[in-house]
Amino acid sequence: MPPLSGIGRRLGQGLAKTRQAFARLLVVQDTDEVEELLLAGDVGVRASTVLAQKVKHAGQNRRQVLEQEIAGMLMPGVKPREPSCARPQVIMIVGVNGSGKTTTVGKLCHRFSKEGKKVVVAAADTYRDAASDQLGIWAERAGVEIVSSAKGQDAAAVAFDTISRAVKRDMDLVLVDTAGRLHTRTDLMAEVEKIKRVCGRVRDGAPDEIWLVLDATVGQNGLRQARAFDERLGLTGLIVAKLDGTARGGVLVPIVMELGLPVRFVGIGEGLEDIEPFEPKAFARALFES
Ligand SMILES: Nc1nc2c(ncn2[C@@H]2O[C@H](COP(=O)(O)OP(=O)(O)O)[C@@H](O)[C@H]2O)c(=O)[nH]1
Ligand SMILES: [Mg+2]
Repeated sequence: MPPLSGIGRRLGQGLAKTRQAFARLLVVQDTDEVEELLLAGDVGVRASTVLAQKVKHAGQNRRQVLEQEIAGMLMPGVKPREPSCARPQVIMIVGVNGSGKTTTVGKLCHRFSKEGKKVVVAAADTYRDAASDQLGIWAERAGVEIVSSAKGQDAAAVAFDTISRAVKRDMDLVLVDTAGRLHTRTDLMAEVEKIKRVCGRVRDGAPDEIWLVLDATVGQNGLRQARAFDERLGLTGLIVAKLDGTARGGVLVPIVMELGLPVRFVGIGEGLEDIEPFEPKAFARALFES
Protein backbone atom coordinates (compact mmCIF):
# COMPACT_ATOMS: atom_id res chain seq x y z
CA MET A 1 0.00 0.00 0.00
CA PRO A 2 1.37 3.48 -0.77
CA PRO A 3 2.33 5.56 2.27
CA LEU A 4 -0.17 8.07 3.55
CA SER A 5 0.71 11.53 2.34
CA GLY A 6 -0.51 15.11 2.52
CA ILE A 7 -3.86 15.16 4.24
CA GLY A 8 -3.31 11.63 5.50
CA ARG A 9 -0.01 12.45 7.15
CA ARG A 10 -1.59 15.10 9.34
CA LEU A 11 -4.29 12.67 10.43
CA GLY A 12 -1.62 10.04 10.98
CA GLN A 13 0.33 12.36 13.27
CA GLY A 14 -2.81 13.31 15.13
CA LEU A 15 -3.64 9.69 15.84
CA ALA A 16 -0.13 8.73 17.02
CA LYS A 17 -1.16 7.95 20.60
CA THR A 18 -4.08 5.82 19.54
CA ARG A 19 -1.99 4.01 16.97
CA GLN A 20 0.61 3.19 19.58
CA ALA A 21 -2.10 1.60 21.72
CA PHE A 22 -3.68 -0.19 18.75
CA ALA A 23 -0.34 -1.68 17.63
CA ARG A 24 -0.68 -4.43 20.22
CA LEU A 25 -3.92 -5.49 18.58
CA LEU A 26 -1.86 -6.84 15.72
CA VAL A 27 0.28 -9.13 17.88
CA VAL A 28 -1.65 -10.43 20.88
CA GLN A 29 -2.86 -14.02 20.62
CA ASP A 30 -5.70 -14.29 23.08
CA THR A 31 -9.18 -13.17 21.89
CA ASP A 32 -10.01 -11.83 25.36
CA GLU A 33 -6.93 -9.69 25.24
CA VAL A 34 -7.91 -8.36 21.82
CA GLU A 35 -11.29 -7.40 23.25
CA GLU A 36 -9.68 -5.73 26.28
CA LEU A 37 -7.38 -3.67 24.08
CA LEU A 38 -10.32 -2.55 21.97
CA LEU A 39 -12.28 -1.59 25.07
CA ALA A 40 -9.27 0.34 26.38
CA GLY A 41 -9.20 2.19 23.05
CA ASP A 42 -12.83 3.18 23.76
CA VAL A 43 -14.21 1.26 20.80
CA GLY A 44 -17.24 0.33 22.94
CA VAL A 45 -18.63 -3.02 24.04
CA ARG A 46 -20.76 -3.76 21.01
CA ALA A 47 -18.04 -3.18 18.43
CA SER A 48 -15.27 -4.75 20.55
CA THR A 49 -17.13 -8.06 20.76
CA VAL A 50 -17.71 -8.14 17.02
CA LEU A 51 -14.15 -7.14 16.17
CA ALA A 52 -12.59 -9.66 18.56
CA GLN A 53 -14.51 -12.45 16.83
CA LYS A 54 -13.42 -11.23 13.40
CA VAL A 55 -9.80 -11.16 14.55
CA LYS A 56 -10.09 -14.72 15.79
CA HIS A 57 -10.82 -15.94 12.27
CA ALA A 58 -8.63 -13.47 10.42
CA GLY A 59 -5.33 -15.40 10.45
CA GLN A 60 -2.55 -13.49 8.72
CA ASN A 61 -4.94 -10.78 7.50
CA ARG A 62 -5.65 -9.37 10.91
CA ARG A 63 -4.77 -5.79 10.15
CA GLN A 64 -6.68 -5.76 6.88
CA VAL A 65 -9.74 -7.27 8.56
CA LEU A 66 -9.61 -4.80 11.44
CA GLU A 67 -9.25 -1.85 9.08
CA GLN A 68 -12.10 -2.99 6.89
CA GLU A 69 -14.46 -3.80 9.73
CA ILE A 70 -13.74 -0.56 11.57
CA ALA A 71 -14.16 1.47 8.37
CA GLY A 72 -17.56 -0.21 7.92
CA MET A 73 -18.55 0.67 11.46
CA LEU A 74 -17.51 4.28 10.85
CA MET A 75 -19.83 4.69 7.85
CA PRO A 76 -22.66 6.84 9.15
CA GLY A 77 -26.21 5.58 8.84
CA VAL A 78 -27.21 9.13 8.04
CA LYS A 79 -25.62 10.98 5.16
CA PRO A 80 -24.61 14.60 5.62
CA ARG A 81 -27.20 17.00 4.26
CA GLU A 82 -26.80 18.23 0.73
CA PRO A 83 -25.64 21.81 1.09
CA SER A 84 -28.54 24.14 0.29
CA CYS A 85 -27.94 26.91 -2.21
CA ALA A 86 -29.29 29.59 0.11
CA ARG A 87 -26.85 32.37 0.95
CA PRO A 88 -25.26 32.95 3.30
CA GLN A 89 -24.85 29.44 4.65
CA VAL A 90 -25.12 29.50 8.43
CA ILE A 91 -23.34 26.97 10.63
CA MET A 92 -23.83 27.02 14.40
CA ILE A 93 -21.24 25.39 16.63
CA VAL A 94 -22.42 24.09 20.01
CA GLY A 95 -21.14 21.97 22.88
CA VAL A 96 -20.10 21.87 26.52
CA ASN A 97 -17.41 24.12 28.04
CA GLY A 98 -13.90 23.54 26.84
CA SER A 99 -14.80 20.93 24.23
CA GLY A 100 -12.92 22.90 21.57
CA LYS A 101 -15.65 25.00 19.92
CA THR A 102 -13.76 28.26 19.47
CA THR A 103 -10.61 26.51 18.28
CA THR A 104 -12.69 24.50 15.83
CA VAL A 105 -14.44 27.63 14.57
CA GLY A 106 -11.02 29.22 14.03
CA LYS A 107 -9.79 26.24 12.02
CA LEU A 108 -13.01 26.14 9.99
CA CYS A 109 -12.71 29.88 9.21
CA HIS A 110 -9.25 29.20 7.82
CA ARG A 111 -10.34 26.16 5.88
CA PHE A 112 -13.44 27.66 4.27
CA SER A 113 -11.69 30.93 3.55
CA LYS A 114 -8.89 29.01 1.79
CA GLU A 115 -11.58 27.42 -0.35
CA GLY A 116 -12.39 30.94 -1.53
CA LYS A 117 -15.48 31.52 0.58
CA LYS A 118 -16.24 34.91 2.09
CA VAL A 119 -16.63 34.06 5.76
CA VAL A 120 -17.83 36.06 8.74
CA VAL A 121 -17.81 34.72 12.27
CA ALA A 122 -20.20 35.60 15.10
CA ALA A 123 -18.81 35.87 18.63
CA ALA A 124 -22.00 34.57 20.20
CA ASP A 125 -20.30 33.33 23.37
CA THR A 126 -21.25 36.23 25.61
CA TYR A 127 -20.76 34.39 28.91
CA ARG A 128 -17.03 34.27 29.30
CA ASP A 129 -14.71 37.26 29.70
CA ALA A 130 -12.59 37.70 26.62
CA ALA A 131 -14.41 34.99 24.67
CA SER A 132 -14.85 37.46 21.83
CA ASP A 133 -11.14 38.42 21.96
CA GLN A 134 -10.12 34.76 21.77
CA LEU A 135 -12.24 34.33 18.64
CA GLY A 136 -10.88 37.64 17.30
CA ILE A 137 -7.35 36.22 17.33
CA TRP A 138 -8.49 33.21 15.31
CA ALA A 139 -10.42 35.41 12.87
CA GLU A 140 -7.35 37.54 12.31
CA ARG A 141 -5.12 34.53 11.74
CA ALA A 142 -7.63 33.11 9.29
CA GLY A 143 -8.16 36.49 7.63
CA VAL A 144 -11.95 36.51 8.07
CA GLU A 145 -14.34 39.11 9.43
CA ILE A 146 -15.78 38.95 12.91
CA VAL A 147 -18.77 40.50 14.61
CA SER A 148 -17.48 40.78 18.16
CA SER A 149 -19.44 41.08 21.36
CA ALA A 150 -19.15 42.09 24.99
CA LYS A 151 -19.75 39.88 28.00
CA GLY A 152 -23.42 39.84 28.95
CA GLN A 153 -24.70 40.87 25.52
CA ASP A 154 -27.63 38.95 24.03
CA ALA A 155 -26.01 36.06 22.12
CA ALA A 156 -28.97 35.71 19.74
CA ALA A 157 -28.67 39.40 18.81
CA VAL A 158 -25.00 38.89 17.94
CA ALA A 159 -25.93 36.01 15.63
CA PHE A 160 -28.72 38.14 14.13
CA ASP A 161 -26.37 41.05 13.42
CA THR A 162 -23.75 38.79 11.90
CA ILE A 163 -26.15 37.10 9.50
CA SER A 164 -27.71 40.47 8.57
CA ARG A 165 -24.26 41.78 7.74
CA ALA A 166 -23.49 38.69 5.67
CA VAL A 167 -26.76 39.10 3.74
CA LYS A 168 -26.09 42.79 3.04
CA ARG A 169 -22.58 42.12 1.85
CA ASP A 170 -23.41 38.97 -0.09
CA MET A 171 -21.06 36.76 1.88
CA ASP A 172 -20.94 32.97 1.56
CA LEU A 173 -20.76 31.67 5.07
CA VAL A 174 -21.52 32.59 8.67
CA LEU A 175 -19.99 30.56 11.49
CA VAL A 176 -21.61 31.08 14.88
CA ASP A 177 -19.43 30.33 17.91
CA THR A 178 -21.54 29.82 21.03
CA ALA A 179 -20.93 29.60 24.77
CA GLY A 180 -20.25 26.27 26.39
CA ARG A 181 -23.25 24.83 28.16
CA LEU A 182 -24.11 21.69 30.03
CA HIS A 183 -26.84 19.74 28.30
CA THR A 184 -28.53 19.37 31.69
CA ARG A 185 -29.03 23.13 32.22
CA THR A 186 -32.45 23.94 30.82
CA ASP A 187 -31.97 27.71 30.93
CA LEU A 188 -28.79 27.52 28.87
CA MET A 189 -30.32 25.05 26.46
CA ALA A 190 -33.23 27.47 26.01
CA GLU A 191 -30.73 30.19 25.14
CA VAL A 192 -29.10 28.15 22.41
CA GLU A 193 -32.55 27.31 21.03
CA LYS A 194 -33.22 31.02 20.90
CA ILE A 195 -30.03 31.61 18.93
CA LYS A 196 -31.18 28.95 16.49
CA ARG A 197 -34.64 30.51 16.17
CA VAL A 198 -33.29 34.00 15.64
CA CYS A 199 -30.97 32.81 12.83
CA GLY A 200 -34.11 31.76 10.96
CA ARG A 201 -35.56 35.26 11.25
CA VAL A 202 -32.81 36.75 9.15
CA ARG A 203 -32.67 34.02 6.52
CA ASP A 204 -35.40 31.44 6.10
CA GLY A 205 -34.15 27.98 6.91
CA ALA A 206 -31.03 29.16 8.79
CA PRO A 207 -29.06 27.72 10.47
CA ASP A 208 -28.28 25.25 7.71
CA GLU A 209 -26.11 23.18 10.01
CA ILE A 210 -25.74 22.72 13.76
CA TRP A 211 -22.56 20.91 14.64
CA LEU A 212 -21.73 19.62 18.10
CA VAL A 213 -18.07 19.63 19.11
CA LEU A 214 -17.16 16.61 21.23
CA ASP A 215 -13.91 16.29 23.18
CA ALA A 216 -12.33 12.95 22.26
CA THR A 217 -10.46 12.78 25.57
CA VAL A 218 -13.83 12.56 27.35
CA GLY A 219 -14.56 9.41 25.38
CA GLN A 220 -17.92 7.75 25.50
CA ASN A 221 -19.19 10.10 28.20
CA GLY A 222 -19.74 12.50 25.33
CA LEU A 223 -22.49 10.27 23.95
CA ARG A 224 -25.06 11.36 26.50
CA GLN A 225 -24.27 15.02 25.89
CA ALA A 226 -24.64 14.49 22.18
CA ARG A 227 -28.05 12.86 22.56
CA ALA A 228 -29.33 15.71 24.72
CA PHE A 229 -28.10 18.38 22.32
CA ASP A 230 -29.60 16.48 19.42
CA GLU A 231 -33.00 16.24 21.12
CA ARG A 232 -33.10 19.96 21.81
CA LEU A 233 -31.56 21.31 18.63
CA GLY A 234 -31.65 18.68 15.91
CA LEU A 235 -27.93 18.33 15.19
CA THR A 236 -26.81 17.89 11.60
CA GLY A 237 -23.29 16.76 12.39
CA LEU A 238 -20.50 16.21 14.86
CA ILE A 239 -16.93 17.34 15.15
CA VAL A 240 -14.61 15.29 17.34
CA ALA A 241 -11.78 17.48 18.66
CA LYS A 242 -8.55 16.71 20.53
CA LEU A 243 -7.96 13.31 18.95
CA ASP A 244 -4.25 14.05 19.16
CA GLY A 245 -4.48 14.19 22.95
CA THR A 246 -5.75 10.69 23.56
CA ALA A 247 -4.98 7.01 23.00
CA ARG A 248 -8.73 6.43 22.87
CA GLY A 249 -9.29 7.44 19.28
CA GLY A 250 -11.41 4.32 18.90
CA VAL A 251 -14.22 6.37 20.43
CA LEU A 252 -15.27 7.41 16.93
CA VAL A 253 -16.71 3.90 16.51
CA PRO A 254 -19.37 4.08 19.27
CA ILE A 255 -19.98 7.74 18.41
CA VAL A 256 -20.92 6.85 14.84
CA MET A 257 -22.69 3.59 15.75
CA GLU A 258 -24.76 4.94 18.62
CA LEU A 259 -25.65 8.42 17.44
CA GLY A 260 -26.38 7.91 13.77
CA LEU A 261 -25.09 11.41 13.09
CA PRO A 262 -22.39 12.11 10.53
CA VAL A 263 -18.98 13.14 11.84
CA ARG A 264 -18.00 16.06 9.64
CA PHE A 265 -14.50 16.88 10.85
CA VAL A 266 -11.91 15.71 13.34
CA GLY A 267 -9.64 18.04 15.32
CA ILE A 268 -6.07 16.88 15.68
CA GLY A 269 -4.17 19.74 17.26
CA GLU A 270 -4.19 23.37 18.27
CA GLY A 271 -2.96 24.84 15.00
CA LEU A 272 -4.93 26.53 12.23
CA GLU A 273 -4.60 23.54 9.93
CA ASP A 274 -5.21 20.82 12.50
CA ILE A 275 -8.61 19.77 11.25
CA GLU A 276 -9.52 17.14 8.68
CA PRO A 277 -12.77 16.13 7.04
CA PHE A 278 -13.77 12.78 8.50
CA GLU A 279 -13.37 9.95 6.04
CA PRO A 280 -14.02 6.43 7.45
CA LYS A 281 -11.49 4.53 5.34
CA ALA A 282 -8.65 6.99 5.84
CA PHE A 283 -9.43 7.13 9.53
CA ALA A 284 -9.48 3.35 9.96
CA ARG A 285 -6.20 3.12 8.10
CA ALA A 286 -4.55 5.81 10.21
CA LEU A 287 -5.38 3.77 13.32
CA PHE A 288 -2.76 1.25 12.20
CA GLU A 289 -0.42 3.07 9.85
CA SER A 290 1.26 6.48 9.89
N1 LIG B 1 -4.58 19.14 21.46
C1 LIG B 1 -5.71 19.73 21.05
N2 LIG B 1 -6.23 20.71 21.79
C2 LIG B 1 -7.36 21.30 21.36
C3 LIG B 1 -8.03 20.89 20.16
N3 LIG B 1 -9.14 21.66 20.03
C4 LIG B 1 -9.15 22.50 21.10
N4 LIG B 1 -8.09 22.29 21.90
C5 LIG B 1 -7.75 22.97 23.18
O1 LIG B 1 -8.82 22.81 24.09
C6 LIG B 1 -8.92 23.96 24.91
C7 LIG B 1 -10.34 24.50 24.88
O2 LIG B 1 -10.60 24.94 23.56
P1 LIG B 1 -11.68 26.07 23.21
O3 LIG B 1 -11.74 26.12 21.73
O4 LIG B 1 -11.41 27.32 23.94
O5 LIG B 1 -13.00 25.38 23.78
P2 LIG B 1 -14.48 25.97 23.92
O6 LIG B 1 -14.66 26.34 25.34
O7 LIG B 1 -15.37 24.83 23.54
O8 LIG B 1 -14.61 27.12 22.98
C8 LIG B 1 -7.88 24.94 24.39
O9 LIG B 1 -6.75 24.86 25.22
C9 LIG B 1 -7.58 24.45 23.00
O10 LIG B 1 -6.28 24.78 22.59
C10 LIG B 1 -7.45 19.82 19.40
O11 LIG B 1 -7.95 19.36 18.36
N5 LIG B 1 -6.29 19.28 19.90
MG1 LIG C 1 -15.25 29.06 23.24
